[in-house]
Amino acid sequence: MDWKAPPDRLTLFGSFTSSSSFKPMLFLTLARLPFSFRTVNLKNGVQHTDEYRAVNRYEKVPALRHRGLTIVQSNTILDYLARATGHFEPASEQDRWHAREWLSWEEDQITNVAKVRHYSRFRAVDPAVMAYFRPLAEGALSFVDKALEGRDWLVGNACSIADIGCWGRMVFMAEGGLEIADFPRLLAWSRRMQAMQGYAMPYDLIPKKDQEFDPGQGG
Ligand SMILES: N[C@@H](CCC(=O)N[C@@H](CS)C(=O)NCC(=O)O)C(=O)O
Repeated sequence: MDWKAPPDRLTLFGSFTSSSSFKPMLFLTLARLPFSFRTVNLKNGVQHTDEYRAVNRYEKVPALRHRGLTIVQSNTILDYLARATGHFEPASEQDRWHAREWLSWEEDQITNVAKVRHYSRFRAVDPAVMAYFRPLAEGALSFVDKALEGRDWLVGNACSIADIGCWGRMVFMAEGGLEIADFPRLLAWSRRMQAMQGYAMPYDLIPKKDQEFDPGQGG
């Protein structure tokens, strides 16, 4: 594994089936920033190797390396990227806190959507477990749907890390049998995001192999 990259270049470690990896990947792509992608094959257990544990002690994707720093946890990475690059950072201080509040909430609640998808796609669980998590997932989706009443974005008047973080973790909801059409405002919001230049769905966006992204040079 060659995980080296020049220190000034953003280097993202992730996996193509991972909604947590999609979040920073989407940020970087929408912002049209150059970066190196390093794949961590979760199926082969690469996340549990000594080499990767030295990057992310939680043995999960994603992780970001930049300017000698290592940042893990997808929402901390979004926070870092917004501060370091200025992209998707709300204009007012109040809105900047509001965006981070959404990220904290999503880690509590939209995680239930990711769990329902995970148990549907990767690991069969007792139906009672699914019966517990499905209403929590639907409750989280419904909360976002209501929050979008009369507005285009979760915070302020533009797409921010709040939108990227929340949408990014729920993006695979259909794989968990959660119908986006049941949440009309959420559906319209996801379409707004999908209409942004550079947007792609995770299986089209996240490569299965290490890759360099250089949008300025047609990459
Ligand atoms: N709270 C973490 C969750 C990260 C996470 O659960 N990553 C999953 C993929 S979406 C993973 O690496 N799973 C591998 C494993 O558990 O072995 C974040 O937001 O970054």
